[in-house]
Amino acid sequence: MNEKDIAIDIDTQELFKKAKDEEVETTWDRQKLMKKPCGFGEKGVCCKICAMGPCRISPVAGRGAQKGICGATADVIVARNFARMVAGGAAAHSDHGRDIAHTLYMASKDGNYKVRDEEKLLRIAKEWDVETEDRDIYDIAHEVAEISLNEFGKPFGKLKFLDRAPEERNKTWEENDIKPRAIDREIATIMHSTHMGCTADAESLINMSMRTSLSDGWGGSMIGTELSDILFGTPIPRETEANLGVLEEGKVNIVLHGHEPTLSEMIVLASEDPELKKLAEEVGADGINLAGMCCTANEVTMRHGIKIAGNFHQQELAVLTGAVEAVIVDVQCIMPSLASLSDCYHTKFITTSPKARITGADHMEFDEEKAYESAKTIVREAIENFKNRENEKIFIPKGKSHATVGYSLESIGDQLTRVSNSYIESNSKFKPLGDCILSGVLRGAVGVVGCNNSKVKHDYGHVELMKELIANDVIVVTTGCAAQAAAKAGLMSKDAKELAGLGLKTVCELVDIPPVIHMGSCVDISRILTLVKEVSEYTGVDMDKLPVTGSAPEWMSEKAIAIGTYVVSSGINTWLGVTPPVTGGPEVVDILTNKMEDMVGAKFFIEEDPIKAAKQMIDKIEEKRNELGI
Ligand code: MSK
Repeated sequence: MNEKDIAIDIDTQELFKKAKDEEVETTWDRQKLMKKPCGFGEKGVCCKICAMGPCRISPVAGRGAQKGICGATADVIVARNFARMVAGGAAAHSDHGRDIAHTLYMASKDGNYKVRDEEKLLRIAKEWDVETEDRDIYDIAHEVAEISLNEFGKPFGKLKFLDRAPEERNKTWEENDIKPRAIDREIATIMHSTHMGCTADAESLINMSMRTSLSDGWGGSMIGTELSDILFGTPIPRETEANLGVLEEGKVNIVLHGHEPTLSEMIVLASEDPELKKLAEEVGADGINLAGMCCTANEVTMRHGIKIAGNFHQQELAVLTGAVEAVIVDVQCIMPSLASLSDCYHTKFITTSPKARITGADHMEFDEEKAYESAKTIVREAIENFKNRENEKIFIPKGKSHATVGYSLESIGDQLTRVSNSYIESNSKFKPLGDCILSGVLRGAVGVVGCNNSKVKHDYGHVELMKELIANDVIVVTTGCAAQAAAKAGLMSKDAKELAGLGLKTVCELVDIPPVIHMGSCVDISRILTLVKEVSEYTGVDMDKLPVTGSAPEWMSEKAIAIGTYVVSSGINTWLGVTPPVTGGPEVVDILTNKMEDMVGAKFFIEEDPIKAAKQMIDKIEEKRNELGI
């Protein structure tokens, strides 16, 4: 495998080559060893739900097993597997949201965690009928946290944030019986219904998947985003840099990797502690350099401007630089290979969450009750490791790009109102955006999100897709590892407007934004949902009528399947660049790529070629524009 075959950026290529020279294994080597994927697994027709099997359905009609031992058809097996992926993804994101709610519940005036955005807290309190008059802000915070926690397991009613969605959307959900009740309940219901001997009907299983995914998008993830903003501040535009070139040879380099800001926010604070700065000097370093990886990178860059070391497929490469004292992780998207890889260098691989312990890692459990002290202990461990560097192994690539990040819904609204006060009479800060879409200055908008996947050349899917869209006056909003791909490729720099079509370029100049807008981490796709809902309300049409689409060109995790399903269920057509394991079930394929449109006004599209996908999205956007008569 040649380094040019695996990635589009030079930093990644150079470190891949270093791995080869040093005979160190990376994800690309393991993928090669895996050879061709299992055909049954790839098509989703392998069933391990009971112990009579594993059963697998022959792809050739009339030859081999056409049903599982219990009689489950290929479609039932595929749909059950799909539903369990949605449940897994929703559980991960929503449990993140739950942890943030617990953190808000423990916030206090004198504690480690404080309320940083009182305005947002009061707004949500009002939305949820929480009394705010003459009350201490922390009493209000605790009540909002408690209500959030009840959203996970309340016995009656529907999720509160569903009321944010347009009325028409709520009606569609009601008609299809996919309005989620409580978050944990929906996940448990899928696990129950996919147990041996329960639901054996593909359409019901996809229906349940839609309801569960919505409990993530308009539930757990939305709680995660909103409560994180209350605790750590609502993001505003900031300048940053991205790619492995942000590591600094003379400094103690600490890579923060994972998802939940509860840990990373404390590490940021601890790294500024005078005692630890002095310790860094004493060990001979020029200071402490924090850099983010995956979604933690998004969280800390949009609130502090901390630089982005890379996305999912670069986590091993950070260690390979030989210049990282510690990779500190919490939950999700952490390659277990970091444990053995770190043994080849001086890097300490530090796990902190009881939910993600990894054999071979140094486990230093993060104690939220003593968060600051706990974070200091972890940072101290990294600093003391500086002396163990092996200088002959150090190589930091030079590549890094400038990016403007941190566009929360609120900051997009503020940015838009800077150029036009016409919003006052309409009472919508999103009127300028809606007007640009209605007039055709912007043809539409696409959310590009998701991971890296070794089936796709690293970042190629994200970057090519985004370039093609912006060149055609389609504004791109992005989160997760897709956002980091954009940042590294320079598409989040304001200079990238030169790559945009004339309409988008003019908007970028007037509003002072890049053509690709950073909206945060994976849970922050809830920000994208709310943005689409705002434009929907301003234009007076439901979300499925708008010229907007979603896309995950390099997705790999169950979370991405949950996200794709709630985005489609919210009325937004979604393109997947990696084929999900459903092709063994023709009825399931038909529901996902066809019938869902009749139910919720949107469906999935599968297209592995990002340029073709962009063209299909642009055609769909134009079709929506024609239907709206704009
Ligand atoms: S981190 S879920 S690899 S986007 Fe959110 Fe990146 Fe995908 Fe993890």
